[in-house]
Amino acid sequence: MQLKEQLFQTTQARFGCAPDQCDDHQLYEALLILTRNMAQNRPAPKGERKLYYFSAEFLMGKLLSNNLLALGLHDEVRALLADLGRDLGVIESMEPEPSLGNGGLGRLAACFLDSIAALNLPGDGVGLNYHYGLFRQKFAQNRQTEEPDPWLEADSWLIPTGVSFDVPFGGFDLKAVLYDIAIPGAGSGCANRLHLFDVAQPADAPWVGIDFDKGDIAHRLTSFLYPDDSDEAGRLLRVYQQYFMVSAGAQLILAELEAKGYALNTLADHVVVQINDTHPSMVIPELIRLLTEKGMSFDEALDQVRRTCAYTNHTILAEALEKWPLAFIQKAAPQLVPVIQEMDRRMKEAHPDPRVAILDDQGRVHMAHMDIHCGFSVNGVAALHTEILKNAELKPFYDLYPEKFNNKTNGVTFRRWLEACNPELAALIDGCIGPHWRQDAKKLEKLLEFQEDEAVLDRLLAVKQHSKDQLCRVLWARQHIEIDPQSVFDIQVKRLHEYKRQQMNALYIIHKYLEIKAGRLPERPVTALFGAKAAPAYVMAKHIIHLILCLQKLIDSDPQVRPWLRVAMVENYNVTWAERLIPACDISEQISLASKEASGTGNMKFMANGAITLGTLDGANVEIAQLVGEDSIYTFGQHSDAVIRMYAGEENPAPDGRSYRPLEYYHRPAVERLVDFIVSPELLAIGDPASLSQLWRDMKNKDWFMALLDVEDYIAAKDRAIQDYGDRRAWAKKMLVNIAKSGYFSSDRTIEQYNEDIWKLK
Ligand code: 26Q
Repeated sequence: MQLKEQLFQTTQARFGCAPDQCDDHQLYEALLILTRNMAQNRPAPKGERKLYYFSAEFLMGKLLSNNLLALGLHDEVRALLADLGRDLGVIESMEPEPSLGNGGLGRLAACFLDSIAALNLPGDGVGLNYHYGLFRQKFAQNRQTEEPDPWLEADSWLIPTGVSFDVPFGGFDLKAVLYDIAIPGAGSGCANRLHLFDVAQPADAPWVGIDFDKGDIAHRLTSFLYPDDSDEAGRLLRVYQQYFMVSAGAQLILAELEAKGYALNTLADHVVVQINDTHPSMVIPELIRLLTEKGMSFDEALDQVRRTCAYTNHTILAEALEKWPLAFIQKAAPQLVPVIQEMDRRMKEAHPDPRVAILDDQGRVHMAHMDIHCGFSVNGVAALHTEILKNAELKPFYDLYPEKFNNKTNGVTFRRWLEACNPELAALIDGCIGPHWRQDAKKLEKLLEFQEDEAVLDRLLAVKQHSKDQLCRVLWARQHIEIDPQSVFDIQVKRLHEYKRQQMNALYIIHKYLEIKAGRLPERPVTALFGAKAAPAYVMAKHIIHLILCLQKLIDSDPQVRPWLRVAMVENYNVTWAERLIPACDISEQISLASKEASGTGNMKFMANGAITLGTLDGANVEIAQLVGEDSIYTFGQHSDAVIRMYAGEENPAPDGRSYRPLEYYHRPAVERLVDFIVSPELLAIGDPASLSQLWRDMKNKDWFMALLDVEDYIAAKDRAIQDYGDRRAWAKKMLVNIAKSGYFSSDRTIEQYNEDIWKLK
């Protein structure tokens, strides 16, 4: 049947009217239903072995546009709507964004599902159906406030499956009901599934106060996604969530194995489980428990599971490594305790070193240690990160199991992060090198032939300007922020965390402000754009947001500074905002303290859209620098090995054990006036004195992530970039080199490597 006919039938059945009588939301719903059904009807990729990608987060973003592209319907639907006098962009904007992730890790999982399906590999995601995603951020009185973020409407991408599993908790059972989201592969003809488990009778209002009454758990277990730095109160609930997800997921795996007629003792031949950080780590003891319950010996079960499970590490921040008190597990899932104790006993017998113990002397379970002992693969997410894992963070494990360690540098799906979000750039690329880069992003390298082609370079600049103009319109429409489209767009968007050093960017803004006030005007106007959510309980992160919003206000009301420098923080930064901001970026801020950002993936998206990175040699920035060469990136700051030595206190340690003394840097005249401006009369008149002075004190006395160490070098590098921006052709050439070299960061490449080295699906 023709698409036009199908749309007609869908709107008739659903709303009793023809498409041209529908409002925008009704048309969106009709297209959702059509697309969902088409994706659902696609067969799964074939194979003897199947991947289950377990993750507490899948930050999918809006799906309509992406699914239309994957199904090859995008152009047809756009034309069909145009015939009706409607705009696909407007219809797409009706979709609520499912924010079922915090940031990088969750978005990576979504990019991976896209690539796994596009490569036609049998691989499903397993996660939870949170009813409220990450909170919705609002700004009031220059502060972040949080509101619940419902994303489920009457029609959604969820497909009820009729499948459910009983999950046994301490003292009660809960039914885990399975919903699927179909993941069509671009150009593959097949579709995988994202399996999201839910409680049978979810509460329909957000949770106020956390209670561990079993009735509450029964209704609220899937209420909301935890922000990545949550308070103590929710930690036990987090264990309930994790166990619910992995128990249901493990039961699904064994049910599918049996349905295919495979014996349990062939699990490792037919199944591979990728554990996305430690949040799903309890899948290991749960699989062992289920297998032994079905009659397998502990030895055999452990052996099967060890050959089935693989673990990805996403962080070296010690405070982010999960260590659950055994008492929590005893309460939530007591049946796992003897399994964990037996694993621990065996591992201690083989390796008595307390640094590699699963259970420590304070009765805590080190989830990562369990994964490494009881899985066959451990991978980091960028070359530098994996080296740090091997040589520092996880060295005792690397000494035991060198063969398990491997690197898989992250990637992003170019279908969303170039084709869909920047169609103008995609068309320009097509015009230069043809469309084959869309299947194989490495082919973007052919763009290097156009480095001296002035017509192409000028078109590239024109496309960038177009995206900047569009962003200006959106900023005005959504937030009534007016910025100069001719200014340099300098963008830092990512979760707010001290190690990512948004506070150092704020110091640069203060520097520029003071220069302008002193009559030293910059070479050209600059707009500093931010987007960042702070975990609600993360006090310092909230102070930093407050500082940035106060700077925004200060500059907005200063006619001397405004024409040269603007600050704009977008409210509720999410995937949809990213799709607007990234194409419009000139300078991509990737300024984490070297060694702390495992990889970063925003850096890759910006690069592919022709932004130039201003960054430290951290995470995947190192690989970006190697690929583009020093003329097409601005790097600065201390290197990771020096930073690691300073944390270890190897040179002249201070009382806190570090050898870094922020006061020494603070007292440099060029630095002191920037830091002190945080508590200047100008800012105190706008902001909350308690918040600003707490930040000021912390920055000069603690500065845990060493912003003052790098700030001078940062200012110099950024000023250099802003100066270089003036030579438009030379800048365009840097842009072209970045786009041309970005193909390495396609998640298709990453997934091919996972498959080659770990999953072995074909
Ligand atoms: C843990 C316990 C309790 C509650 C929440 C959490 C929690 C939730 C989310 C801990 C960590 C996260 C998210 C981590 C994350 O996003 N890491 C990022 O992963 C990206 C993909 O590999 C990397 O590019 C980033 O460098 C890394 O920071």
